[in-house]
Amino acid sequence: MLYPILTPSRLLCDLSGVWDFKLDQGTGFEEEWYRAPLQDPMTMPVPASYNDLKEGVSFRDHVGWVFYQRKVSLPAYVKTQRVLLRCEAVTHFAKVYLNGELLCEHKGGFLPFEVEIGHALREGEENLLTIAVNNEINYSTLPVGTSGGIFGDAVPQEEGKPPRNNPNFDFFNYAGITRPVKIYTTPRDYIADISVVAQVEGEKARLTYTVDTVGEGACRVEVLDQEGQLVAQGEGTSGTLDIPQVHLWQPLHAYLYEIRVTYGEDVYTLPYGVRTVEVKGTQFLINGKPFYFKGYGRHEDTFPQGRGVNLPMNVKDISLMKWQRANSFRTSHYPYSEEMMRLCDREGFVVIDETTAVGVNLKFGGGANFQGQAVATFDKEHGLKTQEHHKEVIRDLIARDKNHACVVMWSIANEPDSTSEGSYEYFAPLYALARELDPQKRPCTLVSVQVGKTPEEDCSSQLSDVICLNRYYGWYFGGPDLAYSQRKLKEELDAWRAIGKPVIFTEFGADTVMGLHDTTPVLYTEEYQVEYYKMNTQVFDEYEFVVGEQAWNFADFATSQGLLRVQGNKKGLFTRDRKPKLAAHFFRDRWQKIPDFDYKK
Ligand code: BDP
Repeated sequence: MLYPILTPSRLLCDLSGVWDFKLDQGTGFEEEWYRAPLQDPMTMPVPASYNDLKEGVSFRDHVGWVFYQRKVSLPAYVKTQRVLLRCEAVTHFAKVYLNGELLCEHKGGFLPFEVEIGHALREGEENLLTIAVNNEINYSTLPVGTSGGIFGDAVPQEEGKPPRNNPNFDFFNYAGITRPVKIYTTPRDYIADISVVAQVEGEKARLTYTVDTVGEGACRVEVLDQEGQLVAQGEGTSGTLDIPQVHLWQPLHAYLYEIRVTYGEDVYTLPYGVRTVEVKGTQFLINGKPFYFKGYGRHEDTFPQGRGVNLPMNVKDISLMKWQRANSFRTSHYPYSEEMMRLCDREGFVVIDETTAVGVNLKFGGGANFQGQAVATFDKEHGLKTQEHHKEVIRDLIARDKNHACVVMWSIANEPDSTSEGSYEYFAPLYALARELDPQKRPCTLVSVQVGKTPEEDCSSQLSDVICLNRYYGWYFGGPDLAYSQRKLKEELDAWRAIGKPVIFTEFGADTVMGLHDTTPVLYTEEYQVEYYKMNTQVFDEYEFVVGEQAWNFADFATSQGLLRVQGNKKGLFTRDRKPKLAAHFFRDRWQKIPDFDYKK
């Protein structure tokens, strides 16, 4: 799926702005709110999560539908063109109406969808655009909602009280139109999609491309370097293009070509970085050299827009990560905005790209999930019903992100139940699908939860190309006894050695309240966070097959309320407003001594 851009053949308008907004207490559809201007609307910016933008618990924790509305009109000359409305992300479920007519519905809160609207536009008049948004999560959605929630401490639902959402994950269930809504046009005969795969041999690169088109026209593909010089060109909707002296896209040293496709009247330009990725033995190779991941798990989480796209913060975050000498992050626990992915391509940041599959695990919260019983995650009758939607998400994520140089691996899920009966059967087809759909055949992984099982019992050991471990030795497990925790961590790594695959620690961390200090490093102090990280990283350094460390988390972030959450999760190396804790300096110091390549020989 192509990112919408302005080109000589395509018009683009961004509908960002302050829209009308209303919470639906249950009568919105019956009263057909989408047919006429909302009565007594509130103001609401788009894009943003709505939750923190008005006061009060009932607003922030509203469960169910909300309505967004605005008027749109387009110049008459666009009627010769295809006109599309594109939503980059609506969390979690959307119904889109134009002038009262339902144009489309979409499930899943973190990936784009689009619909043709030309036929429904009223000429010479204003058109009423309504987007109804639902934030309910349950056993069939990704992320997953369960009756107990992750900490298993949800108060039972009382009759007559408003419904509650129980996230089976540890981040606030922000909702709304969180990324831009745009209208764009294409000619009637148009470029629908582009896929490019690079092979590199010595100084030469060969790009194999496919252009999906609709209609009739001649297709030309040109490759321009960063100076705008033509370095290769071809005819036809598929073929190969040779770049005799290639500039590689390297971690932290990005180089982007422009691939300009012309099809009849339509023109589209794709930024493209040439690089290769491969897992060989216990190494992760980028451009043929063993790469070491230094970075974080993150969240798209800022105040007050919640998960709403925040371009200044994206730029600032990359700057802070570079200040720390990091080179990578994981899009925990959902696909990030297209703006962030394009930025990472430009900045040379390496990304592990994760689906929305978080909470696919009924063992959380003590496992008492179904009327107080412990039902197995993949129980055919009462277990989760996410597999079909999980396939859709993988399909849509790869369709969106397949051409990004920054994406070096797909993460199929975060901390799913990968050790229970049925887990292999659940995950094997998902890995197969990702491998089939990705034209670049990148490695696939799932991010494995700490449950004290052996590597052999975790289906990830069979299915993943790289083993990704979330481990909390010295926090949830063994904390505050760091000597004991260290022994346990080593014991576990000794067991993973036999699997013979590279290992990345995709999470490890300790909650730390900025400003809490002590001469004896006790839990929650900045000193303890540093000691915790020292112990863990010292162990990683002893194992040559550990090829990366991504701290949890880059910054403090909002969560549901719970006794272990002090106004959110405080495991950030930075506070939510991006001030460094002591551990941020610890990693800055450590990472400047660790090269991006050839750290472990
Ligand atoms: C892991 C989850 C992550 C949590 C983290 C924590 O993957 O989402 O925020 O633990 O507890 O289990 O801080």
